[in-house]
Amino acid sequence: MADLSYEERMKWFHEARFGLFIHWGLYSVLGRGEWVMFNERIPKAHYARLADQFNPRRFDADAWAALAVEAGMKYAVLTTRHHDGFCLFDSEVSDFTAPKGAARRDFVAEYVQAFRRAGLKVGFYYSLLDWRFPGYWAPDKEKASAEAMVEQAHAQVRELMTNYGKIDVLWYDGGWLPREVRKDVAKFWRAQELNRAVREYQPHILINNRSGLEEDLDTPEQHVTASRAGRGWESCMTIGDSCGWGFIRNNPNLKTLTQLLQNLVIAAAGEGNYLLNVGPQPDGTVRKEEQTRLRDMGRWLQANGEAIYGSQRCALHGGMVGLWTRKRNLGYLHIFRWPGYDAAIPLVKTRVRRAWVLATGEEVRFRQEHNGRLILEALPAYPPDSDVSVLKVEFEGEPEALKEKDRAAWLAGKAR
Ligand code: FHN
Repeated sequence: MADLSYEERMKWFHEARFGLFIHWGLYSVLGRGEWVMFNERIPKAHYARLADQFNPRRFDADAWAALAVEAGMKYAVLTTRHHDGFCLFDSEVSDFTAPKGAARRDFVAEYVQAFRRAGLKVGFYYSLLDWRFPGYWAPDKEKASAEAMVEQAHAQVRELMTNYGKIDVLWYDGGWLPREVRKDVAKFWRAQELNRAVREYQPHILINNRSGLEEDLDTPEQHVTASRAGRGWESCMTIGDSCGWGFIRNNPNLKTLTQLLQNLVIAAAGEGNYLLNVGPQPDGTVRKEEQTRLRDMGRWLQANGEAIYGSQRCALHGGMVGLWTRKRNLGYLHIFRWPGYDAAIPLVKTRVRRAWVLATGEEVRFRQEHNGRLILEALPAYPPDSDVSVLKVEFEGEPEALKEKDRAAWLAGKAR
């Protein structure tokens, strides 16, 4: 396959905008998050015995895929192996795997097949570090162990890239080393060599920025911060507390639907994606509260997805009202704080042809003042959507903002 350009490889990702992150593994048995082995300093042999209990008979990858589709998600990233070293896939270089444990199943294979059947792109999360190696904690003192851990990473990434067909995203994590032994991460993991091999196996793949190299995607975590224009990025976030990517039995602080939708809009407004995480229970099912939020987001996207999927940055200001996305000469104003009467958007240079509520088609009156203020008039007292309402505005060309050469001009009702 001729080398694909970055833009060609990124095309589906920009169209997708919304993905499902899934943190699931042995740690879900304990229900205290994916860091439980380290947080509670559970000895390796003691923790390994959990593999004899991990037999999620209700695991159904098609149900996960159906939930992602209902949520309006277009891809997923599954933890194939987290920091605890337990693999959800079959590996020739480790006995600490689901196929060799009580489950006797290759959950990664089932995930790939089900998500492809559902028309979704598939991504693999892979933790480079493995807490079980003393060489992770003291790489200079335990050189052989550190080298064995790096070799395991190379071998298992090769298995993941060659045993499961076409993979769309390789989501590295755990590239860092303990604070006391800060090293050149890319050099320690031999990341250039590793990623060169990955791209040989999977020429179209997107690789994130967590193997010590920039690669294709920035990955702001638990916040939504846009990268520079032209650079792919994806905000990853938990639905509940930031400490709980893996299943937490009682996770009281779940984000509201409004917060989740606003995060999705903020990501789209910056031409980035939102990778929203669920932490399935030990039996493989997703908690009802998480399912509800995902399905509610899907309902919003059914009515407003045109403003999100494949959208681009927009030069216009949103004021305190909200944020814009754009598609060619169409602007989408996502209103977070419904004004209930007129909404004023400053410094609009481009003439408006039409404005209407995206979800209902209801026309919205407007006027444009000489100093670039676009006034959306006589808006309904109550927002069309209780969380985020979207106005679609057709402009005579790509919407541009007026430049304020004279910063005080607006005082006199001018914008020059
Ligand atoms: O330590 C991991 C954590 O468990 C989780 O996987 C997140 C997800 O991006 N990444 C690391 C923390 O930055």
